[in-house]
Amino acid sequence: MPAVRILLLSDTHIGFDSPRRERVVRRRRGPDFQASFERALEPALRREVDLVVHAGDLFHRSRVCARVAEEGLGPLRAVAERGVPVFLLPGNHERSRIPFPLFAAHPNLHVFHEPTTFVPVVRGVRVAIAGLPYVRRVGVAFRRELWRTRFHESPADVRLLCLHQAIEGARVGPAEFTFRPGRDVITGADLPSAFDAVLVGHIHRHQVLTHDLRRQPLPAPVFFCGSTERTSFAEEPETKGALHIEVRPGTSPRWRFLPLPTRPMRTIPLVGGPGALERLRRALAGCPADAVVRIALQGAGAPPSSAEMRALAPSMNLSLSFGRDRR
Ligand SMILES: [Mn+2]
Repeated sequence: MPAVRILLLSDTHIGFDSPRRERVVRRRRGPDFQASFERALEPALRREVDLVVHAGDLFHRSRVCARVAEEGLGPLRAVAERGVPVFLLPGNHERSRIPFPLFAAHPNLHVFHEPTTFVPVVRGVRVAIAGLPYVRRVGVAFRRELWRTRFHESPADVRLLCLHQAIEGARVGPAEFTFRPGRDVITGADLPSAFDAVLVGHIHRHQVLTHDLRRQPLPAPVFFCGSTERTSFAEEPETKGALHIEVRPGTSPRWRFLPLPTRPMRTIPLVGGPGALERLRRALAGCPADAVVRIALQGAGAPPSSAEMRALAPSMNLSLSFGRDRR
């Protein structure tokens, strides 16, 4: 049997820094998020994969205007229109439901409005794709919600489980925070052995888990593709991208990370008070022209005004953080 080729992306956060009305005219990051999302889908538009899974947080907010809804759902519809089925899971940023569901109306675009299992046949292979929208207190609810997908009822050659949750052993942030079993975390031991691969959003750092924290092997690899753009400075050193996963019935999956070009992030310290603007100008001269910059204010002196700082580097995004570098 041929391998099933899957494009996994998640956490595109469409609508991030994309206000309906601009109170301040400055460079916005919304277009970066849109560009990364659309770039991540290119292998599907070229029909290099058999199906696409978006594992949640398509949108940054649960309430979006029609323009943002179309910016998120339009590109997925375009992939569906090319004949590549798309499976979309609502995340926590969507409050577990996709806004403007009519914008998702396409026979090839499947939304996990509730725990369910879709069984498309691709290249002659029956693929059961079980998924559940983001659930709170998943540490308690997981078994019950998983059962609601009825994943065990459909005969299939390949079985995938799609989630938007934290899973034991996942790591995030500069301090390597590690998710441990608890109220909001799925434990490795709770993952059933029925699946060939577990495809997960929510954790913004790309990683693949094969063992739990007790070093017990997981029944299937757990794939986090990570976000397609950096939503916070906790993601500063991370490479962003999507995952190409191949599952041949009866064998272990193979995968390849598909990196995306994203704008560089920089944190620069700045001592406030007299001369701060000139010190900032010199520091920004050492940053790439399109950098997303966090200015970590130090000492008791005042920072320059926002307008003064923006005028120094109109092609960058600048934000101020107070106190010592918080990391
Ligand atoms: Mn997210």
